[in-house]
Amino acid sequence: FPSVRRLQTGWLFNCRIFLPIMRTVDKDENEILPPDHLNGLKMERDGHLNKDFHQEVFLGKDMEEFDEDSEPRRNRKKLIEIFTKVDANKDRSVSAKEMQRWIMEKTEEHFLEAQTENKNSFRAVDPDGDGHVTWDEYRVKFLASKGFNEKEVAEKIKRNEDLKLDEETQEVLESLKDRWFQADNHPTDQLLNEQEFLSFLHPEHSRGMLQYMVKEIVRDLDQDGDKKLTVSEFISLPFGTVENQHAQDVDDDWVKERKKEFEEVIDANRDGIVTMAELEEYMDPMNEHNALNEAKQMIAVADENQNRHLELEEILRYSEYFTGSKLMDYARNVHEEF
Ligand SMILES: [Ca+2]
Ligand SMILES: [Ca+2]
Ligand SMILES: [Ca+2]
Ligand SMILES: [Ca+2]
Repeated sequence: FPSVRRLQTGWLFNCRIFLPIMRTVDKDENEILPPDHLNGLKMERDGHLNKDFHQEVFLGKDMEEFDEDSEPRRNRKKLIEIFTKVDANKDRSVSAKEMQRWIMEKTEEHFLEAQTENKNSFRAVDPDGDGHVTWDEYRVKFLASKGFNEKEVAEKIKRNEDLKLDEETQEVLESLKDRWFQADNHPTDQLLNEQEFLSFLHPEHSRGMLQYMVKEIVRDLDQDGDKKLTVSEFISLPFGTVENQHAQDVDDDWVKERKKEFEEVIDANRDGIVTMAELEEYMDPMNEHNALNEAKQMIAVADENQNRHLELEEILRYSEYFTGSKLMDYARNVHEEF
């Protein structure tokens, strides 16, 4: 699906702009579809890298507060507050250990948030409130969310009639069904309770689902079918011609970043091959080793005086990297004023 891939690549590069809007939409509807993007996870489910990962693990649920329109003065204050909290021993500088602990805390926060949201989503698919949802019930809700008439679909499913779905919807439904059965723990009764529904929507915190997600990603990227990824499989571009120079530039960056991530992070034993186990380690949000690496990486980005710690000045100067919102001009103005 070249056009889909192309769109998604574009979406990733534009997501900074659209993110606040998308989040609001997510919140208003009771999301019953597993999201492609999962907060605090290094990779999207479609195999794209999560560009906002470091912000998500640095800000946790405070992410929404740093949107494009929020007041720089307020953002600055907020960022100083965060810095003070990350600096656990209050020596006015943030060490890799302190940052690692912070990342783990924020990851936990995303998980708790997912749990809370899941309560609403589950209520939406389980209107009679008996605590269980069958695949058929879910299928009806899913099709209703796609604009089908809920009553009609329910009737047809009851009578075992052909739903006459288009190919795309049929494909989505099949992959959802696989995932549904994967989320159904023993005893496998094809009913999901709230907990199982959570791992259906958020596979990142269940070991079995995480493995399943990794399998799906490898299946999509693996070209020779050996269930491992080479760097060329990992960076291979979507089919289709490059329409213009801008798209070409985007693709070049895309390739460069993926190559770097493959070689320096995902391929842990550096043998040029990414196994499912390596990808699973990389994707596991609760992996402390990953959190420490991420912490070191984040510090390195802003550590201008090269002392392997972050001072408040450094974090304010690199506020765009940490929060997605620019404070630099504001900081400079303050300096000039005094
Ligand atoms: Ca400290
Ligand atoms: Ca392969
Ligand atoms: Ca390897
Ligand atoms: Ca420093």
